[in-house]
Amino acid sequence: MMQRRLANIHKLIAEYDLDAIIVTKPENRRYFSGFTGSAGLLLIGKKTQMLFTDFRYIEQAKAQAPEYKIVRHGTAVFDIVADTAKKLDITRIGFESDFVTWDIYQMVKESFKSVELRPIKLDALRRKKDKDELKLLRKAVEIADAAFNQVITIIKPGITELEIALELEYQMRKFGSEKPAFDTIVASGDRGAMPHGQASDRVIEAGDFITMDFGAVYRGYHSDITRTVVAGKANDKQREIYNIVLNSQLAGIKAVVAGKTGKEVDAVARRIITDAGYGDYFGHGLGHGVGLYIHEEPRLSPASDSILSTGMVVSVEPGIYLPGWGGVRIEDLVVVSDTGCEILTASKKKLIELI
Ligand SMILES: [Mn+2]
Repeated sequence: MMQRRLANIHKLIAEYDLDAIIVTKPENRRYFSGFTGSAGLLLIGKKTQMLFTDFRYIEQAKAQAPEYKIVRHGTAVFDIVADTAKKLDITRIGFESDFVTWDIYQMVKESFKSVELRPIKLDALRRKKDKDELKLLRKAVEIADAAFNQVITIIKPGITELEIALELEYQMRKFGSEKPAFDTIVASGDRGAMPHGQASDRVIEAGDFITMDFGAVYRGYHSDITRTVVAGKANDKQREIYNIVLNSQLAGIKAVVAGKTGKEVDAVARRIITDAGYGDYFGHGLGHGVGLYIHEEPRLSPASDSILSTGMVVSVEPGIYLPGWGGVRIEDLVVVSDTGCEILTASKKKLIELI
């Protein structure tokens, strides 16, 4: 697996006419080496695969990144990398322009005096998930599903959003999650109108809609799920809004197939909400890629020209948010295929009334 990933890096090196690239983004460092430490950089050239890290991580790096020569550095990491590059006759180096800060760039320029630095981006190489990644993503999704099954047994009027978030995070940890994939969203009652309403001390009242958006992390891979449930019996308006969002979500999933663009899929789901008269209340994109990052390419949105292809994993998550009333969002993760997509999320989407 690592060989195939590295082959893609070498293709990029040739394409950009570089001698080597330096990988500093932690997720890319992990993807292209296996090394999960918090500090280190990869120098990948035509005949070079080196991992520079500090004293704390030498043993870990040796164990996790057998394809790499491990080099220990002190304080001036870029000086050592520059010396190495000089010895290897490396004169053109690619840098991750979407990660390196201005300050680091100044440091790098100082160290690499006779080297030409060129901006590159590596995230696109991680869009299509390989078999190993899909296994980990499936597990992350399973953990979140299991936590959802547990949390609906404790939701009742009188508990707070924070208590619901705590239960979700506790259950995910129990089922094997490393940490929450992002700050858990629990938005109840009128707070449901905030698409990203983080859990607050608001007390759940009978009849409230509760939107929960959360995810697990398993060996670096994220999951992302949203469900909206009622603490009691749903009223007509709640049923109406819920069904529009559900129909939009189902249509969005049905539209996902390799070859379509992000905006084409978004349009199918958005149309249903717009036709029902709520287009102004669905103000975000339909979905996003998920992997080592919780939000990554490709996007499903009105602006996305990304073309879906087999093996990409994306969320499908339409919503309606009505200020002063509340909101509904429903989100699954799916794997794109040539014939459509496979839904990873198993939690039921029929409206759950917790009576
Ligand atoms: Mn999401």
